[in-house]
Amino acid sequence: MENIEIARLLIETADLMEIGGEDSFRIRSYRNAAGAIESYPERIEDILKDPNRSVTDIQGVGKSIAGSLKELVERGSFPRRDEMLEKYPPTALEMLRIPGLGPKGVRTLWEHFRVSTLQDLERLCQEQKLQELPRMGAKLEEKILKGISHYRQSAGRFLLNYASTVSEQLCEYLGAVPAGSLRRGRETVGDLDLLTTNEQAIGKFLKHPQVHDVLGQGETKASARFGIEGLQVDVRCVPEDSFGAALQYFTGSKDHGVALRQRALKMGYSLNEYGLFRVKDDERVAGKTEEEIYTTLGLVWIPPELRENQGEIEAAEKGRLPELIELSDIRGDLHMHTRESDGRATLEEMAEAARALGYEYIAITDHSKALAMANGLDEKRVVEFAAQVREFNKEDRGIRVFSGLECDILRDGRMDLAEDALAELDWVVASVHGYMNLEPQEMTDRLMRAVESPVVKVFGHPTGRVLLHREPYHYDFDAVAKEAAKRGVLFELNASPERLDLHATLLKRAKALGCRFTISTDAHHPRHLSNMKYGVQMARRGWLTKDDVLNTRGLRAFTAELRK
Ligand code: DGT
Ligand code: CA
Ligand code: CA
Ligand code: ZN
Repeated sequence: MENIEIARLLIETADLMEIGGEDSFRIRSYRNAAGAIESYPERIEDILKDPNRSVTDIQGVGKSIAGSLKELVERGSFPRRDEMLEKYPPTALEMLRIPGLGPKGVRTLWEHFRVSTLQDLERLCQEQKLQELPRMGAKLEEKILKGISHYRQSAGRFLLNYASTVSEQLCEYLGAVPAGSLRRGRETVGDLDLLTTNEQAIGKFLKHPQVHDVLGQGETKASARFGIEGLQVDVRCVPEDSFGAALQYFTGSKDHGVALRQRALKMGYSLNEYGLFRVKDDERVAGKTEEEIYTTLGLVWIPPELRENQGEIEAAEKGRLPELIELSDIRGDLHMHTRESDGRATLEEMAEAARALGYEYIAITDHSKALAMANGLDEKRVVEFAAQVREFNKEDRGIRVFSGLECDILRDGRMDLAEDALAELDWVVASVHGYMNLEPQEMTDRLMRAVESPVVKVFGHPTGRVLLHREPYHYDFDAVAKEAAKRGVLFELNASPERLDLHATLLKRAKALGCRFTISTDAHHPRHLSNMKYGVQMARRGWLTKDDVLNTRGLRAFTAELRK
């Protein structure tokens, strides 16, 4: 049995224990062990067979789980798992993925109706059977139905940060580079497309300990799945002379590729993954690099993030491509949380981590009191916090901290806290965290009112989407964007990989309506600060330049903007 399979069975057991409402400490120990085993460089089965070795030497694998591994490898299960499977069918695990249904909800539904598949769950909601249970109602049924349809649409896609991590790891191991939607910086990725000129790479790929379920293999190409999550990876080995053509072809998008090939044909060329060929004598005129292909076609090289056939070819022809923002342009991060609300670190720790990234300033923006579960700040704590930040800045820390807040926009559009308290702060992000299912008109009115508040500097995660999980809320985006532009309220591009909100289409639209932006990570832990790169990539997909983004300004210019 491969490590990946062992890890998968352990995770399944942990999920079932979660449905069973078991001790969270024990559940975590199963997940930790699974993670450790998945990425362990040697086969667990071999270690188990060796009398001189013990699997407890693997960090993350505790004694009790170690004791089950031998049996798990031999017969595919162990007592704990058998016990859980007697109570709950494994198909119930899929229900855990539906928003609105936690492990407890899944357990209740199983106990009352014996539902264990998404199909059954869907029928139950359509027949309005959930309402028979306490604390479940029509609202939840509606939410679950939406969740199921969303889940089906997005099933099989992966968040950009996960796909990027896998891609980096494999690219280094193989000597390859990424193409496909990952290179274009799409917010979710269907599969990885890796290219290499290294002839050994295909064999090496298939031998990687986390590669399994080979879907196809040949001399120059292999497809298989990676890791517990089963992300599909396509690896292609191409000759050096065609490398640029292959990179161009497999980076896509499909629509960009089609448009480019049509352009080539009009100019008397044919373009494919092997090169750019003159039609009249079949002579290859370009192919080694992407640049020479674009140049021969009378274009400047087009950054991958723009390749969606959304006007980039015309702009490249006229030399009017925007000079896209880069990660190194970012000078500060203006949305993050600390232990004051639901973050994991202190103000000092966040500031130090940001300083280490080379930033000149940050704003700490904890939640406001409407988010009681997150221990949001009330007026009194806000005033104290502002004083604490002033104190912090008295010493030279190599970074300036601005006092901020992520203030809830209440149902009627008012701010969660009184304006005089908010006025004590340097920086107010206004966000929606509740009542997300209002009718579009009511939501528009609500957001218009929020944008009109004189204390609000920026509108946080403006569509509310959570990728693979929650749809954006509905409102008249153009109306709100116009008002925001008029009043100088900025739009946030939330760089958290679960959100990436605003996304490309709306960034472009808001920019056309005169809006400006911030890119911030919404970090709840120092390590989340490095998610900035995903935000910048999304900004590039939205054709944004350095000028469009406020936190590219140096400290002095940023402070001047705050005073405006
Ligand atoms: P994904 O994987 O769904 O996130 O999106 P992509 O863009 O990575 O799509 P994928 O993996 O199917 O293919 C990678 C690239 O290869 C795609 O962006 C363009 C090119 N390609 C694939 N299939 C076709 C096709 O049928 N026609 C054309 N023109 N190009 C294709
Ligand atoms: Ca792909
Ligand atoms: Ca592919
Ligand atoms: Zn938020």
